[in-house]
Amino acid sequence: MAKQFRVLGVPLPTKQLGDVIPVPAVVRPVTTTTFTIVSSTRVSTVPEAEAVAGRLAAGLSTATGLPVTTGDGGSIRLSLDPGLGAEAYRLEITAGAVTLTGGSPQGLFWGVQTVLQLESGGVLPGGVIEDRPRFPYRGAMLDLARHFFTVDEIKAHIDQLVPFKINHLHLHLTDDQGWRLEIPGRPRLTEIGGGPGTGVDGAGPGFLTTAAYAEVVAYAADRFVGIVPEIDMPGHVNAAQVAYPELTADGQPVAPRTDTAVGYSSLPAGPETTYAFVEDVIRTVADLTPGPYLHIGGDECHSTPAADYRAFLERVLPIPAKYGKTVIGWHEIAAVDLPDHVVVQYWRPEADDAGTARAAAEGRRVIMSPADRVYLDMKYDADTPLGLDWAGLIGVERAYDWDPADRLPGVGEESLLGVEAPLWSETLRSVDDVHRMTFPRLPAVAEVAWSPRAARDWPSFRERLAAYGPRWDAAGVDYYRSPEIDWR
Ligand code: TNX
Repeated sequence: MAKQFRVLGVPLPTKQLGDVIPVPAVVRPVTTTTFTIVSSTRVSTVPEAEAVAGRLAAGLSTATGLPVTTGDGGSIRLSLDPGLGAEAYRLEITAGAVTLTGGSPQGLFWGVQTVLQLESGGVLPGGVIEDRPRFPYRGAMLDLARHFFTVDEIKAHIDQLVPFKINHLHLHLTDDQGWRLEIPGRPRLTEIGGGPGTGVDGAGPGFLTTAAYAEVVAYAADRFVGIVPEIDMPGHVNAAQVAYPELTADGQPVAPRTDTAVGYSSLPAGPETTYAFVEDVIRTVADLTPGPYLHIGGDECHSTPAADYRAFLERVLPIPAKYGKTVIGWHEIAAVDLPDHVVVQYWRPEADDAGTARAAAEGRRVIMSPADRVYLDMKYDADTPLGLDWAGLIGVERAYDWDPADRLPGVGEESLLGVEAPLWSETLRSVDDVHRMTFPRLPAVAEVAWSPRAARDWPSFRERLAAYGPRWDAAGVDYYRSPEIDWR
């Protein structure tokens, strides 16, 4: 039990009502009030939110060591009010009750994350929080192609993303060094592309069967996280071409590659075999994925002639819509005429991009992932053993202190679908490596994506982040103890 301080007989919580990452939109503390969890505390709920209530009860039990359960007549009450907006919630904490109202079960679930962050020593600080996200898309990306991560490792990663209200996990499933998702009609993709010796330096073999992928999708969905699968094309396809030489320009076999060069491989834009392959893969991935998005890559096609790149994308961009999916592509795709509804993901460090600006002007939405701010594979500082530095060094303040609506000329607030922090895995070998590069920068990006711009403040974030350290310690999460933060 944490130490309790008392002033004039009132127990002071170790947390203030605003001590949450990402910081909520509206915080109205009542500093004279706290709610104390006791052994008879129960969580009551409406039937639609039973699973969410169960998670809150389990989370509070684990945190306090008290047997918090769900049940009628509880002093913690969950309900729904669709008028709030799907991802919004309202939390009221008085001495006698905690009332959490969500716009949907998802909004309630984000409210649960707030309650779990606020709990300290069995005490919740009094007052009212009214919260909703700035952007609907708040993403993290994990590269399974350069190094494969198992179902359990992906689940462990999702567990650590959820407290920060991240609602999309983009999986980069294919690249030159490996192919990580089983496509039943094309078994060699994973037999060879996921087999021994694949990944950077041959150190990251493995693949997800369709059943394993479904397990990841279901686990994420239970936590209101959508999986965004990426099949990178027409470049980054050496692993596919090793497995099926018919996918090369001359039909000749190519050698497997485990180095980190980019831009040398390309599906040929002329042959029908290319499009039969692409359609097969997209149909399969769409069938396996309940969420709305399918990412088709499109980046770094340095060996694809511009006319071929255009011809390829003109054929391929309409395919996902046939299977009910909205296309996301890296912003290079904005060099061609895009169908409606295609989402452009900006990733370069440069200060402007004509294609992305044009796509935004034409009403398409943009996901911001500028490499010099949110690439979690960049080193924190010159001494960071893992990671790359081509987009610069990215400390915690650098990941925090920018705004997505100011990042690219012509791409303002209304054009943004959201923000995503990619983690490329060329230098990573374990889930500890993943966590060390992700934390504590991902919470900074999550706050950029969720919180109102006016509510963000580096000194406050730094304090709140320091207070989070003990939670990662307790959970065994290998985060980087950045010297920018006064860790507890
Ligand atoms: C660029 S970002 C890439 C990846 C690399 C990454 C390394 C993007 C769309 N392409 O292929 O893994 O840099 O930081």
